Amino acid sequence: MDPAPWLDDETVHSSIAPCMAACCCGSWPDLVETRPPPQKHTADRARQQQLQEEAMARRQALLLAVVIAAACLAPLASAMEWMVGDDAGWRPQFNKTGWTNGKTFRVGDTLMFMYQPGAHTVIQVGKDDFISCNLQGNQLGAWTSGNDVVHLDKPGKVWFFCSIPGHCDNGMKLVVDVQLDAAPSPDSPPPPAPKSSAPAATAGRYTAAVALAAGVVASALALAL
Ligand SMILES: [Cu+2]
Repeated sequence: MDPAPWLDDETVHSSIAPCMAACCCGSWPDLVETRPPPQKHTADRARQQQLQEEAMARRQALLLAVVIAAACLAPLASAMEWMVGDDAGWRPQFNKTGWTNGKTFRVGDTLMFMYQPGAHTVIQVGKDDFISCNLQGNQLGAWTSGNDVVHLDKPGKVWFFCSIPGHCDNGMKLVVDVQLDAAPSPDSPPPPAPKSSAPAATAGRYTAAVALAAGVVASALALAL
C-alpha cells in the first residue's frame, strides 16, 4: 500500500521528531517517573528510628529496675557465717561463754564449728536430749570433721552438743534460736556487731550481696542485648 500521497518524506520526519525528543529527554512524566514519591522513604525512616528509640528506652528502664531491685534485695538475701566460739572455736563449757548473746541468727545463715577432729563432735538433737545430755537419743544431725558447716534452713530453736562422754555434762552445748529472714524494722535498734567474728560475718554478707547483684545484672544484660 502506498503512503498517503499528500505526505512527503520531509513532512513525516517533522511530525515524528517532537515525539522522539519527548521520549529521549524524559519530558513525559507518566512514562519516566516510576519511582515512589520520596515522602514515603522519609516516613519509613522516621518510624524505624522511633521504634529503635523506644526499644532503647525499654532496655534502659529494664536495667534501671533490675539494678534497683538488686540493691533492695541484697540486704535481705545476704547470709551470715557464724564462727561458733569465735577464734577459740567449739570447746568445753561453751554454754558459759555467752557467745550467742546479742546475736540474731536467721534462716540462711550458717554455723561453722572449728575444733580438733576426734577431740569433739557436733550432734544436733531435740530439746529433751539436749537438756538431759542424752548421748543415746535421736540424732538429727552429726558432724565430726573439725571444720563443720551447719546450715540454718528453717526458723526455730536448734540444739547441739558434743557427744564425747562427759563433754555435754561439762557444758559443751549450744542452742540457737533461728529467726525468719526479714529486714529489721527501721525503728528497731540495730543488733550489736559480732566481736571477733565480725570479719567472717561481714565477708559472708558482702560476698552474698555481690554475687546476687552480679547475677541479676548479668541476666538483665542478656535480656536487653
Ligand atoms: Cu567435746
